[in-house]
Amino acid sequence: MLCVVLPAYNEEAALRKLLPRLVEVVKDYPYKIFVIDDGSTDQTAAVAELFAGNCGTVLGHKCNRGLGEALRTGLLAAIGQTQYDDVIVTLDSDDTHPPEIIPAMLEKIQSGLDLVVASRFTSGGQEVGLHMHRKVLSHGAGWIMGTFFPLPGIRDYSSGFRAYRAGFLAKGFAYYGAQMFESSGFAVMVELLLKLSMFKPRCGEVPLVLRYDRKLGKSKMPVARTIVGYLSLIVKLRKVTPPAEVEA
Ligand SMILES: Nc1nc2c(ncn2[C@@H]2O[C@H](COP(=O)(O)OP(=O)(O)O)[C@@H](O)[C@H]2O)c(=O)[nH]1
Ligand SMILES: [Mg+2]
Repeated sequence: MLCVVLPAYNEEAALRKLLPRLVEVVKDYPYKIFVIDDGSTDQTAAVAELFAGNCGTVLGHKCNRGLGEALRTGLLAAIGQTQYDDVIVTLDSDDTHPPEIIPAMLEKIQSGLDLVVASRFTSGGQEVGLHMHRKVLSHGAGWIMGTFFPLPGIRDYSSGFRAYRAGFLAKGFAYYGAQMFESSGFAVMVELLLKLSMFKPRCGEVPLVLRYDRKLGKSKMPVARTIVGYLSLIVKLRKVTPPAEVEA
């Protein structure tokens, strides 16, 4: 079983283009798609209902609660539908993440990895159409997180396009509970990775060509808040001791 989780906030136009491509890629697997419509003011929910197919479910928050809460809703729903060796994939709904690389990510999980990142910084990866300040931010996040929290196999710490072995993700949520996402804003993607890293996952990357030139609307990332979020993660998580079962 493959479960795909798409956090979406006002992504009506992008989902119209992305979902048919995604369904084409996943239709040969037993799959489910969860679109988390987080209080969108456009037709995100209606478009998702229409294009996510029979195996799609739209989960909604009445008001906008942010990326962390949307991910929590989506990932817990996906964990509830999967067994240990199933795969849960997250990707952006803004049509900049090519779903065509999902089979390569699945292959890596099936070969024994727990977590696979679609990475802009591995050989073959690229960022197309991204402003310089955003390139500096994503490279900087990768460099600084890699310095403080080296995770063998990972260079791209902030990519939202990832595949997880479902049982591994479930173990993380069982341990952290409501504390899994304590950051606000987009730092939650890095927080999730760093918290899961305490369980010493087998990690890898596949190349991601980020197609930011396809982005229709504006980025929802609040850059300054994200930088503050990254820095406070470094301060907070350096003091955290790994779960006892890992230390033993
Ligand atoms: N559910 C939910 N999704 C959000 C929220 N903010 C952003 N997103 C989604 O998170 C993903 C990342 O946002 P995006 O604008 O693509 O950021 P960027 O690609 O880093 O510039 C997209 O799929 C957004 O629709 C939010 O408040 N709630
Ligand atoms: Mg995006």
